[in-house]
Amino acid sequence: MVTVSSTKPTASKEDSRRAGRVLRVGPLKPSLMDTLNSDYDALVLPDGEDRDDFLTAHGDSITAVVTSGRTGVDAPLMKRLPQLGAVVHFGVGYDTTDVAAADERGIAVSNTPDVLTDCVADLAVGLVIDTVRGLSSAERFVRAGRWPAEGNSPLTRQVTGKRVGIIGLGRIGSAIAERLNGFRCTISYHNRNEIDGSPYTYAASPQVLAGSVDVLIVAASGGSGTAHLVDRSVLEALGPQGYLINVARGSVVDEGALIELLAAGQLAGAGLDVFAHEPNVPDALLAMDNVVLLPHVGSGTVETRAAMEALTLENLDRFLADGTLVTPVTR
Ligand code: 8YV
Repeated sequence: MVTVSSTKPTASKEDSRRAGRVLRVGPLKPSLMDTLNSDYDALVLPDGEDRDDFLTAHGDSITAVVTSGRTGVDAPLMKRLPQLGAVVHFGVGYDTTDVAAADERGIAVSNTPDVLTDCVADLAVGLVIDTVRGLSSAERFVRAGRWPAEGNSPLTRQVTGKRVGIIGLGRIGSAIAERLNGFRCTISYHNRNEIDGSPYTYAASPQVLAGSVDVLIVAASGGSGTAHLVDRSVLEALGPQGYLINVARGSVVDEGALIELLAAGQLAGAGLDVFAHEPNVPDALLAMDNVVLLPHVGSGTVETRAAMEALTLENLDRFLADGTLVTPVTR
């Protein structure tokens, strides 16, 4: 027997997705913001007092958000967007988005993996060389006119053959290891789980890893699961001859402990592309000559940012077309 529903058909999820609006949350690459405006007629989430009125007026119509790891979408914002189906991130990191809340609400989340791996790994190796060989410091020495006045700048350390530990041997961590093989470095790593068949030595904890290397590189994802994974005890294990390099997220390292140990000579130096409270860099770090400080530029090349932009739009287009994502991090 065929039963015919007597209820009036409701608009399908597909219809509402297509009819819905795209919302930009936070600043993005200027050309991406332009495209979202011109080709998608995207709304822009205002900051401050206007936000509540904006969400009351438009919250119901939003089906997709485009954002970055810098801003993200938290659970309270998701609540104000009841039709939201996807959070599309520009960038590989999405630690500012509440993925558990998104899962609960059936909201899919995407990022832009792979396309930035090479540039971030290149930058990490650049930071290792700069920090260990003191390139930035030596350059400051020349510019300050100290060479003729003082003679040679101080000796530094050799990079080739160093023992390097990588926290987070994922795509980026592996690409860093691959590059450092060329410098005949001995590579070991710490991950939540040992990687079957990895050519590198596994350390069961960040402390054990730090205690066995000259250079510790942080390449793990950010978020609550890795907050202060590199704490004071890890930095103490790295020791006065050890260098810390961070290209991941500032949240992974206890920045206060890092500063104290550097100031006390309990670490040899640090190379940092990320900080706890970007774009603010603590004055104590600015005053140190044995640290290299970069303004979160790991993926910041013309080529890579263009590839990230293209993949962000591919994810958005795919979601608007069929409700799926090209590079989902969930579902
Ligand atoms: C970007 C990054 O600078 O991809 C990431 O997670 O940290 C960087 O590549 C950032 O996402 C752009 O906002």
